[in-house]
Amino acid sequence: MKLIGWAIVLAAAGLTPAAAQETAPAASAAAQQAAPQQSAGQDPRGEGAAVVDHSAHVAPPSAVTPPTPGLGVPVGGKGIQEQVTGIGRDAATFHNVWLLTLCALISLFVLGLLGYAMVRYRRAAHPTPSRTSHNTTIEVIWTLVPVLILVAIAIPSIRLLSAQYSPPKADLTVKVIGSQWFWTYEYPDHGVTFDSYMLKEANDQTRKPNERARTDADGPPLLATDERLVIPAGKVVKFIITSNDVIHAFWVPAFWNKIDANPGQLNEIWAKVDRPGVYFGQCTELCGARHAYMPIAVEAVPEARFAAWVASKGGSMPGARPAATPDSTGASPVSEAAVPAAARPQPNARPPAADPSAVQQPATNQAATAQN
Ligand SMILES: [Cu+2]
Repeated sequence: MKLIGWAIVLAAAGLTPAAAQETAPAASAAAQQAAPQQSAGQDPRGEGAAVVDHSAHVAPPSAVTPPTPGLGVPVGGKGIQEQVTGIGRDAATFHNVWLLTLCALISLFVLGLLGYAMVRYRRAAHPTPSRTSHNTTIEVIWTLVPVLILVAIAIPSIRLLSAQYSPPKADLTVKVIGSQWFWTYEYPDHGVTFDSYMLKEANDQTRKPNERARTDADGPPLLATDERLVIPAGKVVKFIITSNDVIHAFWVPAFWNKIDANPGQLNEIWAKVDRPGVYFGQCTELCGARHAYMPIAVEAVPEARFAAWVASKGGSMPGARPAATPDSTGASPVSEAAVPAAARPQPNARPPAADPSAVQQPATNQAATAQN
């Protein structure tokens, strides 16, 4: 009998790895099937990092603005990142000053009550326990006080939520499209579209020889990207968020904003970034094998630099004459030095407002259309 038992144990031990090996390819095949196929006309680079062709991004930009230490980057897991939007500052104050103080006071009060009860009603001092089971006054107090505390939390909380979802008139619209595993940024009013990929480390085995490696000026490892989402500082930027395949989430901690990028749905957030700087974020929805490798790098720049950047991408500022017109270069607010003539052709340029989905004003956080 013992021998039969051992035989079963050995057989199970021998079979398990084989069984696991058999199921692994099946599982990955299923996962591949589950991942939506890239439709014709979409960027084939979305198929995965292993086949990504970064050759278009090999040349390092002439001048990469390095991030400010301690701003827009993770701060070692302690506290909330310094906020650079009004909503972010209000929310951080609400958390740091109001909620944390309230939590500390409640904890101290409960701890004090426990200590009092343990000392005052210890067996040695109080041999005969009280038989009191109801006290109307105390019951009213311990019901009412928590309700009042919750109301005191709810009022500023709802006010904050309402401000987040009541965007002021936007100065600029950016459409953000998540894909496995990169972000696409479209500026429909400027005729600019590009993809943004994570920069790999110089010693990364999977980095192609002609692929630009991350430098410290680009940002921290796993957060630096080959192309940054550039926005003008001090302007209201509306982000319209959607996805090409699975659910992603757009999150830049220094702006406080976080929202899901759902396929077939347009979500909206907004930010008015006060300080020029570089701010890093990540996809925050488990979206597949390389979920951790689709960072977001936002650079807020003064308006004049934003106009120069738009021109360098082959786009034009709304209201300006199309950049393709020869005499428009003279009328452009961008100086000749800032925009080399070679940068003016517009491979990605489209007429402003070519994408109706991006210029609509969909109700906040609602599915507007299923264009994607
Ligand atoms: Cu993602």
